Amino acid sequence: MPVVRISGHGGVHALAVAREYGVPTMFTLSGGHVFPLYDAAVKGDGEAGGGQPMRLVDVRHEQTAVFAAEATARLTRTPGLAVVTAGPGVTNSVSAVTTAWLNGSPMVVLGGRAPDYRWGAGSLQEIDHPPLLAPVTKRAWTEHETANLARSVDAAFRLAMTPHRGPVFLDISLEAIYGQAEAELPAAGLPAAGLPPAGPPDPEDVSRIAALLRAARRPVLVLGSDVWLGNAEYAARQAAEELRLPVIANGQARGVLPAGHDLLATRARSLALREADLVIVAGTPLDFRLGYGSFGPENAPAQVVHVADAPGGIATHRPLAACAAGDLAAFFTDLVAQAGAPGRAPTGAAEDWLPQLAGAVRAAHAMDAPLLTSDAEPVHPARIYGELLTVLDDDAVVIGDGGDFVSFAGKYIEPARPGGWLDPGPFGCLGTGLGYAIAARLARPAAQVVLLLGDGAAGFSLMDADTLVRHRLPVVIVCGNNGAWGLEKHPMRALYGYDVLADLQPGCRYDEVVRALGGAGEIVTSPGEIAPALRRAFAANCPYLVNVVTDPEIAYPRSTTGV
Ligand SMILES: Cc1ncc(C[n+]2csc(CCOP(=O)(O)OP(=O)(O)O)c2C)c(N)n1
Ligand SMILES: [Mg+2]
Repeated sequence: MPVVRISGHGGVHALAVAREYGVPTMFTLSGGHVFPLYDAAVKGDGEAGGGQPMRLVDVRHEQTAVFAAEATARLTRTPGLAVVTAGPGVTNSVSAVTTAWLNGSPMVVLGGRAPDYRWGAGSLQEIDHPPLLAPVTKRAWTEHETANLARSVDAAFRLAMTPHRGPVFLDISLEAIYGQAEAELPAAGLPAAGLPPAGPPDPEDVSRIAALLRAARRPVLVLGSDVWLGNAEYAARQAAEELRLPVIANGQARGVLPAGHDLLATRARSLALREADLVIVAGTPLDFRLGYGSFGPENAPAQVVHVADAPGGIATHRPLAACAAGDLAAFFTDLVAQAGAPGRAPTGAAEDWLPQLAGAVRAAHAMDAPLLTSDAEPVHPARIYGELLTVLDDDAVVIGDGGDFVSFAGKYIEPARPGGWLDPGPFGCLGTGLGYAIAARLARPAAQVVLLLGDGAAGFSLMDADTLVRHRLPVVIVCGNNGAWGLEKHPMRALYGYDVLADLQPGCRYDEVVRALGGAGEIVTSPGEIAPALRRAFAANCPYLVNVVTDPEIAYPRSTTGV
């Protein structure tokens, strides 16, 4: 491989490497500490192999930049890049970096940093960032030398992409980023199409799981986001189909089996996890979303198998019947090889198990129907989903940012394909919405992008509708406007018999906010107006907020608190 020399300021060095990793876009908010990165993005890095200019998307709050980089990673499975200026630029990004950390999203955050030569004298925004970021990143450190920067940025991307994936933070001192140097591009093995996958899991671990599966009467397979991030969606589907396993899909694995698939048991989730005797969880932690990994009847708890893309991801807080760590696609392929038998369903599953779950799925859908078509006024939030379901394309990207309104979405929207559903994940951070929407429009230029936004959630990022407008990124935003922090209001009432601090302005014109910023929108107060408003929103080809005033008394029927 020819050696490529990089010559120029630190920005040229950093971006030469980012390009090698296939980074399509830099998300940022301006600050003098990081100008050289912009300069390199605008000019390309001619001397280092003729790099092309990189797309720059400038936002209105650093957390939006980091959320956008995270969503880019989750949608494209190439690493995201956010650049934030020193001090408040970095501190403003912490919640979004933490979201990426808990989601295992591969991304690099490059920060500016006050100059080394004055360190301790109190220059503008002088603060040591890595200790703030270390607990929520795979690694956080500082580069002080221009000549080392390419190597450090290479290490950052490589680490971010190595399973278990996650965010990496690197700040660059003012001298290092503005300084000039020559260096070699660390070319060894830089693959535009991603790093080679993790090694396969130990075949003996898979063999133990296959044995458990053969003996199980009521097995369930739970799939999580790493199945998608690890390119294991086809292998997972094949395993479910070959082994006739009912599947519950979470996060970005929703859609691995499309809505209506006979093995998709997500809507029968409580029954499936309550009655199971074996639960195999792959690609997601055994956290509060999965009852911390306790399944099955109380008097006969299910055996639990945890499969993760790296050994550190295997749960330690509960006993496991077996576990396996490694490339998830290899795991599913090996599981079929070891548990399957040509021409017949290989498990010892009870004959009535799948029909029982399919019956529960049918019953759940039948229960939905009256709410999805509800004519109630004020609007029942479910009616919004009844209308959306009729217009969503198979490749739509659906983003949820909010409380109860998004829980309803999780229940009613069953994606047709994996990778297109973006919820905030286990950190549960409000404010992901606009950043995720910006990234989704760029990652999937021809697909519908729908942001489901609580009116409370809107307050965290709606100003970035301005970013959608400036960068000409059409997105349909549906605001479920119940005039309340609904997910707090109803639980507080249940606890104390009253609620406080849970009300927002009733009927607030969030649509006018988007109009004022140069987009479009309208308010909807009756159920019959929802469908025509959605049609206008999808046809508008600009950022469009449909502000649906919903009934504040409707609470999502919640069975867990997350605690
Ligand atoms: C950054 C952040 N602050 C506070 C919370 C706590 N919280 C969770 S849901 C919720 C209410 C969300 O209200 P809204 O977006 O209007 O959705 P609704 O529940 O009303 O449908 C709040 C305040 C949080 N998850 N994240
Ligand atoms: Mg609300």
